[in-house]
Amino acid sequence: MKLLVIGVGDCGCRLAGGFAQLNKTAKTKRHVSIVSRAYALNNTRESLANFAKLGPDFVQPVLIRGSLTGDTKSSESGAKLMRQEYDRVLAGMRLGGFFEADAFLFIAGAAGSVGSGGVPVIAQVLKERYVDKPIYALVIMPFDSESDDPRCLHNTATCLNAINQVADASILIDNGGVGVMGDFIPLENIANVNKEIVAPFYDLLCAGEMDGQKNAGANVLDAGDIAQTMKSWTSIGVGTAKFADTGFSLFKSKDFRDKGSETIKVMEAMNSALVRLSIDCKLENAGKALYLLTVPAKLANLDMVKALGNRLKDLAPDAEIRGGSFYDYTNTVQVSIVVSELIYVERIKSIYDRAARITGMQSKEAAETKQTDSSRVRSHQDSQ
Ligand SMILES: Nc1nc2c(ncn2[C@@H]2O[C@H](COP(=O)(O)OP(=O)(O)OP(=O)(O)O)[C@@H](O)[C@H]2O)c(=O)[nH]1
Ligand SMILES: [Mg+2]
Repeated sequence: MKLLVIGVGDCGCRLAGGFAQLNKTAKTKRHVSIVSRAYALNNTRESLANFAKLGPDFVQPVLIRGSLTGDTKSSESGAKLMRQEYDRVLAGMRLGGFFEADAFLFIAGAAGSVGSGGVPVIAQVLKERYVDKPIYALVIMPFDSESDDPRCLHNTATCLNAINQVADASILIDNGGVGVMGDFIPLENIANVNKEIVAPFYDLLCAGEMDGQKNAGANVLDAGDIAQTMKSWTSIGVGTAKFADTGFSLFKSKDFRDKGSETIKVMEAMNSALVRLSIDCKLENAGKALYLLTVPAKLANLDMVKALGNRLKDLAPDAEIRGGSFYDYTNTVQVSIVVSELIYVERIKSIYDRAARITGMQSKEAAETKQTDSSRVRSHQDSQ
């Protein structure tokens, strides 16, 4: 699958850079392209300066002109800015890479303003113009250290609600507490977190593009399978396990016990993918799921794929399941998992509940202030 990646705001731009880097790796190591073009949209020149240095073949920076107005830290003000500027933004993107892409991937930090408000607006415009292309959103949830901040909760809830109405699928990423030292998040930690965020996409995007090459597995997983699977709230993960480093098992014909132990390694990689899912969720709440096995060709056997499919069916009994495999890695097995069409995600419910409580408290406070003000006016008038 080839994505057209559009990152909006600081977080979105940095992660668009992460996808461009993934594409570079795919081109060098696997001779396939998985990103037709990556764009970084932001409202300050400074934030785009680094991308300009890397060249438009890597990430194309696009300046969102105009200024944030009203409550400039709110998702609403980011949305307003994008509504005013999307024509100029799209002209700045020069429509490169739109036709070769199988889908759009928009990226934003939900707790900010420019990306959080801007992504739903620009995604809606492109959805209307390119009706046949799926729209995916990669939504980065706040760090734990931000999660109690009322503005952050409000922006996140607003962003999730708006994106859910536009995107075919929203892939949720729990930023969690990773990389945070007190209130401070060192930049190198952010870079590591971002690498982890993009990593699960690598094999998934490469698989279909490698169709016809010698590494295509018996059961190719292509863009159609991904599009059929990704719907609504989505979680994604990847896990690896190492085969015993004997060299022996790579070349000797395998007996029944070897095959068994290799399949155990595959299951180990799957378990690791499941514990690393990008957002905590219950698999029994999934309407769709997908697995992709990446193994050394000499160790691949049908039992592995079957075992993965069976295990996923046990864990997600209501899900329509798709799967596939391809060959790579000298001594490692990698399993990628997508859990989609989730009917319930605890983190979303908790954000919606807390945001609603804050709004409720704010309107109560506003009503009480109004009441106090008007009784003051009345007593002032009575005393005259
Ligand atoms: N994983 C990850 N999360 C980030 C990164 N940068 C910001 N975030 C998260 O995204 C949220 C804010 O998003 P930003 O992208 O900084 O905001 P913005 O869209 O530029 O809008 P402004 O608030 O106007 O700057 C932060 O509160 C963090 O939770 C990043 O590089 N990686
Ligand atoms: Mg910003």
